[in-house]
Amino acid sequence: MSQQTINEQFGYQAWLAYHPLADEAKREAANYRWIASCEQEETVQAAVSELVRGIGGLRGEAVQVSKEQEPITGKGIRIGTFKGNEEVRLLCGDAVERLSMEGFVIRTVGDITVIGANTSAGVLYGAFHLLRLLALGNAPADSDIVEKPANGLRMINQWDNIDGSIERGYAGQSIFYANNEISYDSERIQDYARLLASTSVNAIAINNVNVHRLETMFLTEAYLPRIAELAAILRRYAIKLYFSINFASPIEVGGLQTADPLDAEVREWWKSRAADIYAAIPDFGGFLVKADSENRPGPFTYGRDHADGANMLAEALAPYGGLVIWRCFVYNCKQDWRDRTTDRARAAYDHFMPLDGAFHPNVLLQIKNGPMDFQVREPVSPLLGAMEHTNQLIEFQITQEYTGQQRHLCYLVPQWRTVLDFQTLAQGAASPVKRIVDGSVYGRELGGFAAVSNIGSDANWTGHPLAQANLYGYGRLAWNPELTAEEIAREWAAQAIGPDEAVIDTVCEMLMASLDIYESYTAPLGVGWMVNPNHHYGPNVDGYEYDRWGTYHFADRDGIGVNRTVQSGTGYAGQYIGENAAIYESLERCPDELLLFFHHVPYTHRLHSGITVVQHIYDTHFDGAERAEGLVRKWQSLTGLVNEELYRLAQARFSEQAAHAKEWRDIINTYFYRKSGIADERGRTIY
Ligand code: GCV
Repeated sequence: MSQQTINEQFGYQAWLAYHPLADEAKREAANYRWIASCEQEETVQAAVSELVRGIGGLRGEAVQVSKEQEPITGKGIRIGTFKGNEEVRLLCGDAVERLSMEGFVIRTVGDITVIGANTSAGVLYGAFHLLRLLALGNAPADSDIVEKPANGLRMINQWDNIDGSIERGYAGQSIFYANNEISYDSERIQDYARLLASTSVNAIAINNVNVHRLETMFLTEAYLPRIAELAAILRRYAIKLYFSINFASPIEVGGLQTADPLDAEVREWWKSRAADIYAAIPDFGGFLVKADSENRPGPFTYGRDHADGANMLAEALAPYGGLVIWRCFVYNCKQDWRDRTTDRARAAYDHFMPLDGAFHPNVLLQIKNGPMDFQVREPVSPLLGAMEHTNQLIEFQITQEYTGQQRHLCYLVPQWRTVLDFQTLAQGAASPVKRIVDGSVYGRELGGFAAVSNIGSDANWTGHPLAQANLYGYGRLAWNPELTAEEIAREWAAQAIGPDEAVIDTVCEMLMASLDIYESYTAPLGVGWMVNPNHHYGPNVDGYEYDRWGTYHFADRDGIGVNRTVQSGTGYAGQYIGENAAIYESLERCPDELLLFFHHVPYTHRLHSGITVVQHIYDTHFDGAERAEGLVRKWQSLTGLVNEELYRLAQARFSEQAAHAKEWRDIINTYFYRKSGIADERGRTIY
């Protein structure tokens, strides 16, 4: 399919569709006739093009772009940076003083709306913000809007491979690579950059953290010119390019005998690579590194630790302002099942906590939101907040590896909000995760969000058309973690699907219910996993590839769950601070939804809800499958009210989800019925 044909498909424009405003008052608010900008800088110009495109779409009439000197009448927009556009600076008044580097001011006085910022990135964010307000019918009143991002780094990780596949990708092939080449359609990359920038994303790592043979060569002349071209497309949208590196590159590419981070020759080698990269890409963001994790090489081979490894790279990048983003997803995947003391949940904390303060200032540790691996329910990683002297990035997974693989509806923003609002107690009650990662609790300059993208070559980007809401929501939360999941869902639905309030209500209701529905029919009470090996789709209680002998749930005839208490279990609960540790340690106080993550209990154990564990499993699985069926009916109620293509695509997914939820229900319920020998007290059929 040509790019042109793809662009015309519904969903390609996603939340930048700019459906014409039907409501008279809303259209009037968007009735700008001109846009004036005097700066040629490319990101300012990108902002102008976005306004032209967006306002043109919303009001159904073209908008004029004007040079500053020309006389202008009627309603219009002045846009620019404070340095480059004196008039904008004056119009923004004292709001100028209050602005951070990426923040912006939108001020409307009479017929003129001004968008001003310190940087062209801020200008771009301001333009997208105004467009969002107009599309939602919340036009700016006569007061200032002053916004700035909560987080400095707002990053996307592509798990794309150079052969065109995407690890854990569920929406087609890579848009960056094909046939072992960097191969892309510039327009498609630009449109991806537009989507990302419109939500606030300012960084992207363009290849899988599992770096294969050819991607190791990204560090060389063979690939750098092509990567520099990609960086140029992204730069226009204020997005910095990073790539993932292989820690063994000095051996694999450099022909050295070792990759020992303390070896002088190795250190020099990385420095010369950095010099080459920055010669090609002067604003290169830095390296993303998965080391000593799931069989990837790392400093352990040489008896060195993670700080040695990260700091060596940091030293090479520091002269250019580059960053090292070092992942904490490190655990022993070959754990011996007879060893009941090793606990994967403990691993990140055990590895990294002792290194607090040992990392260079341009290193950030990227920490998955939970201690395991992006399950539908996990506690928050205790490493978040534990390290006082280390920059931290939280890592989310937008791609739905364990959450339905974009065949099931699973709106993840409510989960992320729960994580971000979790009180770490690092410095008392004012230390939620969102304040740890934005750097404010420990006064750190670097911090933010990273997340694994959910897009691919599918025309609508995400396969399931409603999965777009996750990508959108991620960027919006990275900018402002105070936005509610519901606000974000409404924003997305109104912009992507259209302004019909009844449709928006229904779509939001479905999005908001979806996480709970998915959780109900999959692995119960925080225990996680229970999926088929390797591809991780579909129910299989003992199936997960590292769960031989059921050591991820310990279900036997008497009970289920993992004892992670300090008193008699793996001790994981003790990695939390103060009262959090006490709550998780206690069988009585542990919240129901995490009970099996922290405790091994008999099936007859009564939850706070009053029912037994096994009855809870039966009830939630029957209920979840029924509610999945309900999603099909809800969607059907939108027949004729939404775009046909959207309707058709989503309908097929909802039907699959409903059928699949029944499979989950039956496999899980049967397994526990057989294990426990306890019948469903409500008399339903369990096969
Ligand atoms: C990129 C999980 C996934 C892997 C992924 C890994 C990681 O184990 O299943 O596909 O590898 O996480 O985050 O590094």
